[in-house]
This record gives sequence, C-alpha cells and structure tokens, in this order.
Amino acid sequence: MTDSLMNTPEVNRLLAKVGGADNANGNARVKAIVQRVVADMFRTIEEFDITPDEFWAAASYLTALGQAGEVWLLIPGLGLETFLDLRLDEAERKAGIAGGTPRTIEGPLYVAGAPLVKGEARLDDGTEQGEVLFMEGQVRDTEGRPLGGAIVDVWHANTRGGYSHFDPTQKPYNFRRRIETDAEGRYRFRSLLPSGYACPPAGPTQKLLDQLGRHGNRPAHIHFFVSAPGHRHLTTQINIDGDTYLHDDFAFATRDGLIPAVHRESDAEVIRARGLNAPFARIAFDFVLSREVKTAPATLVHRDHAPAA
Ligand code: MBD
Ligand code: FE
Repeated sequence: MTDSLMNTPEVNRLLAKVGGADNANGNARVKAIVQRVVADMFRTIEEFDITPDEFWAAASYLTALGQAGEVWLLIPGLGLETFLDLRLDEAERKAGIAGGTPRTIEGPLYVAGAPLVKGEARLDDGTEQGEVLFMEGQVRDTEGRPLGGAIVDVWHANTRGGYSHFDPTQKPYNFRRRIETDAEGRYRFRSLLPSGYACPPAGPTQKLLDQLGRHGNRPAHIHFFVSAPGHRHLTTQINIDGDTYLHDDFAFATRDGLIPAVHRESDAEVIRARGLNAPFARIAFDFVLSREVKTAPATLVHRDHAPAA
C-alpha cells in the first residue's frame, strides 16, 4: 500500500505519545510492549481497511468476553496458551532439559485447594453413573528414581463435560484431588471416565469460533499438576484415547506421549474383586519430572484461579 499512514511523522508521534516514549516515567517494558501492540493494531486496521462499525463491534466483543468470564477460554482457543508452552519447551531444550513428561496447557478450570490424600483417592462422589476408571502410575525423576511425597493434583470433568465449581450442579471439589505419592512414588485413583468439554454454545468464545468456521470442543481429558521438591513443576493432561476430538482439540492441548492406552476390564472375577458390577476402564500412566535448574524459566506459573470454595 503506497498511501500508508504508518511511519508518517504524525502517526509516529501519536504512537510515541501513546506508549509514553516521550516521558521518563512508568515501566520501560510495558511502554515498549504497548507501543508495539498499538502499532500492530493500527497496521491491521489499515491493511484490512477496517471500518469504524467493525472496530466498534470488536470493542463490544471484548467487553462481552470479559463480562461472560470467557477471556480464559478464548486464550487457549486462539492457541496462545499452546504458544506459551512451545516457548517453555524451547527454553528447556536450550537449557539441556530433556526426558520429562511432556507439558500441555492448564486451561481455565483449575480450582486450588482440593482435598489432599495419601497414595490413593476416589474422585467421584458416587452420585453420578458412568464408566468407572482406575488410573495409577508412578512419579519418577529423569534418572528413573521414584519420587515419594510428590503431589499429583488432578482435576477433570464429569460425564457431561462439566467441572465442579464452574458447574453448579456438582459438589465442591468433585473430580478434584491432590494425591501424595507413596514411598515408591505411586499414586492411584478411582473415578469416572470424563466426557469432553464444549464451549458454552451461546457465549462469546463460541461466537468467534463460529466466525472462524471452528467448533469449540475438547476431547475427553484429565488435568494434572505434578510437583516434588527440587523438581520442575509439571502442568499436563492425558487424553482419553478414541475420542472423536482426540486430534481436533479446539484448545490445541493434545500431544504425543499424552495418550495412554485405555484398557477395558471385562473379566467377571476382576470386576467383582473391585466391588463393581460392570466392565471398567484402566489407565496406567507414569509422570517423569526434570530436576529444577536455575538456567531455565520457572514452570510453576502464577495466574489467577477460581478461589478455593
Ligand atoms: C477445558 O476443560 C480445558 O481444559 C480448556 C483448556 C479449555 C476449556 C475447557
Ligand atoms: Fe479441561
């Protein structure tokens, strides 16, 4: 475009003023970033010849997104949360960190302060029918040494894809526990196989996804924070194999190494021995934590969470 306003003296002066480049106050990093982002918006408006009506529709959209509490939902939908993970992966590669369980995004539905139990937990409260899941494994370091006393903080959706706290029909901390590993680094829980999550169909996130020709579904998954003193905090998820959206996640969280086999146990003896009367699912999954190092960015991310109930 030959008649660009970008880089004209007038727009350059405007951008410098906007970002406070002409004053000595404020925060230098914030100033530089704001100036860049606003300049990028100017350029986008110009390049796409965005009309005032379109611009104000976007302003209304952002207002609605915040009012609906969906900022944290659109972020993974736009791949931004995955991009942050890719950057952490890259930083770890550069620092020579390798061999740990792959990370993937936290997502917006963690609640701090879930009940802490030793070794073994039941995550469902028994009020819901569904396919029983037994999941177990070991937490180890990259040398294969078991990490006893590690914390496996697990959370997942119910059989309708809803998360307690955000879904008022569930009791507090349903499908949420912190499990402390035993001396052999083992954890184990009984739960129900979750269903995938779908963005609220009438919400602003889905409204934008519609404009992009995209769905707002996630494959069924289980979230984990895994931590042990002296080791890098792991944020990850496993996917339930066989889900329609396994490789078509609106939040881009599916990764190699995070799709364990789901074994169906249909032996009548085994079913009875577990006190059940129907076939159940079984997943084995071990977590491997890397040693903490000073040369790589921290993986314990500080972000706002839903307040503990
Ligand atoms: C979820 O359960 C989730 O994990 C993400 C990333 C986004 C929306 C719902
Ligand atoms: Fe989730």
